Amino acid sequence: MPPGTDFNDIISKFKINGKTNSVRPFGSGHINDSFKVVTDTGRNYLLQRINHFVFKDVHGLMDNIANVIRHLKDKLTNIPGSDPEKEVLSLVENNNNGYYIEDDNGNYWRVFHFLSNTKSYDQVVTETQAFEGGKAFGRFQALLSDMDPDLVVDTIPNFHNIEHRLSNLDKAIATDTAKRVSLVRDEIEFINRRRESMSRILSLGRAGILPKRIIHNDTKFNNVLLDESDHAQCVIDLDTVMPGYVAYDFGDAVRTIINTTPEDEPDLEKIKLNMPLFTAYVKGYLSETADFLTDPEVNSLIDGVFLLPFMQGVRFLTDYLDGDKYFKIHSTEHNLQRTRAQFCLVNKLEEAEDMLKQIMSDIWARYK
Ligand code: GN1
Ligand code: MG
Repeated sequence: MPPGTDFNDIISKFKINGKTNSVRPFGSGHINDSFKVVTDTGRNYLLQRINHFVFKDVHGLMDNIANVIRHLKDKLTNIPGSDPEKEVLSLVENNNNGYYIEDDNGNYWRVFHFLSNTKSYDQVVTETQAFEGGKAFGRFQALLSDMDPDLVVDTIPNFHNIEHRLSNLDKAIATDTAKRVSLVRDEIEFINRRRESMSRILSLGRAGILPKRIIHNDTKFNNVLLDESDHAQCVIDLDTVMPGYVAYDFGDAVRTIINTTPEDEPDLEKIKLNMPLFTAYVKGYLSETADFLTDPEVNSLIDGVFLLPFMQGVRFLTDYLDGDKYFKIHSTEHNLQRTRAQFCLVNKLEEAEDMLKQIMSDIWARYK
């Protein structure tokens, strides 16, 4: 946190009820800084410093989020039994009716209502949780399927474009800013062997076979809040909601759900696939999306399962070579450790390709 941050001053610029009792770091995100603000009224808040090195167009970002929230709440208002206040994030206005402020140090801040009695898990434990995660992200895509794409700008252009990510990696290798290229020859070799196979989704999209839809783009399992009985309640982290292919969200969710270890597991021996959790996720996801997904989209989902951990590894490696400028790290070699864990996961997934496809086609067959 920048030294000298005056939290009381920042908080006073938003329409917050009550007196602040405490402000404490919250969550495990790699990009923004999040704080839980506890007040004396029992209403709590999530204060976030937006990383504007990553999100260069803060205004566009906050417009997107406000538009997405509005769309989701409008849709839920018309669905009996839904509770838009609990199932969708709510922004707190600043004193000028905007949704963010810039402080004297050039930092950008925003505030959400804190959703009480909810939990998020970095690691999935039960099939119920995986099923609920699938439902939540599937429903999220379904609810946004009729949103006007003009209301959403690209907050990070080419975010899940693997060609763009590989070209950034190539630049990082050529520049070798942190003098680390010689340490990662095996990882570069691993990537080079897969450059072509990993561009399938992009090619199918360009050929008009896969439609672009508004998707979440950061479907780590910890971006679903579950209620006290582990039912999905609310999808959070709306920073990267923008057009993309549904397989990106599917693959990114499976990346965190099927893996028996955290995404940065240092002991590669421990990285295994949990097939029952994958099966449960597919069931939950298709239960909400089967109505609108096309056959080519369903066929592309398993490609997303290979692509997303691969792309994540490429991104971690690029940042390692650039000298760790993008992702927050907790040790010097953290980005390399993350890269290796992701590539180990890709290997395991490739070995299990037939099984993954079989599970998917068995479940999809029930909807045809
Ligand atoms: C970042 O900050 P967080 O944890 O929500 C990243 C995602 C990565 C993820 C890897 C804007 O998300 O794309 O998948 O780390 N967000 C951005 O854990 O780059
Ligand atoms: Mg995120």
